Amino acid sequence: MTAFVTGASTGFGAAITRRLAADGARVVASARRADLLAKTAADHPGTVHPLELDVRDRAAVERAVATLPAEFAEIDLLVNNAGLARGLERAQDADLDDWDQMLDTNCRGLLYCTRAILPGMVARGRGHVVNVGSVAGTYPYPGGNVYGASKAFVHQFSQNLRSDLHGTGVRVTCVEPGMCGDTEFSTVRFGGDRERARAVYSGMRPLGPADIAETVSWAASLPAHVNINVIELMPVAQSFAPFQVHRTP
Ligand code: NDP
Ligand code: 8X3
Repeated sequence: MTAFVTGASTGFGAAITRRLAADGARVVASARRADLLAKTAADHPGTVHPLELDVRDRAAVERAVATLPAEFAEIDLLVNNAGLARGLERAQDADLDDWDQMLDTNCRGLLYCTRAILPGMVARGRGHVVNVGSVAGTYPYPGGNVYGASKAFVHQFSQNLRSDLHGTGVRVTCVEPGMCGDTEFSTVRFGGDRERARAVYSGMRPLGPADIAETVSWAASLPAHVNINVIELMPVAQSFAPFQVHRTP
């Protein structure tokens, strides 16, 4: 089995890469930070192929997929994991550059990778696209505005892919986690403020990257006739709260 994982330099992507390699897959591990990918590749010689790639660069994505080494070229599993949140400001205060970056990465980047890799899967009559969504795509929260909307896009695109791929043998799964620690997610969201990022997970046990890797590994390991459409998972410590109500004095 050959997998292509985006956002493989840290967090979920790094854990998914290592888990799939342990499962016996060859893995193309892609992200912008080549130094981090090189470390993972060094731990898995011949099995993990590091690929420096910005998923927002459509031409680079097409070129990278078209020029993979032969032993990594026939991709069975695409894990569209690269993504980020930027900021937690209300929509009326948010930075438009942050919105652009989220849309370009979480939506357009995912589309470019999918479109580049799908034709080969369809031609071979097998394959699996696993998209990393989020609970933020289903449940609104203050400041979640464009991040949540981008993950709602990931959810709906995944469902629509299933319709388009009907009869091809290609599977599609959307994995939608809640709060997960031990990644760079909140540090990136808060512009590098590690203290603020740490506070997000203080006093509770979040999911860990290994939980996400386990989920992806499980969905990918099921028999070829089984399609897991959507998996939503949360830490036990996270749940739902009532609607907020604004009352006039
Ligand atoms: P990390 O910040 O640790 O990982 C994000 C990964 O995406 C990094 O490897 C980063 O690599 C990569 N990335 C970001 N921008 C680009 C780009 N333009 N091109 C290629 N790679 C890029 O966060 P997580 O592991 O937590 O997040 C992974 C995914 O899971 C994201 O899609 C996130 O939205 C989602 N998610 C996270 C949750 C959480 O609570 N942590 C919960 C639900 C979903 P590099 O910078 O080297 O390019
Ligand atoms: C990340 C999960 O709840 O921080 O997608 O938005 S959350």
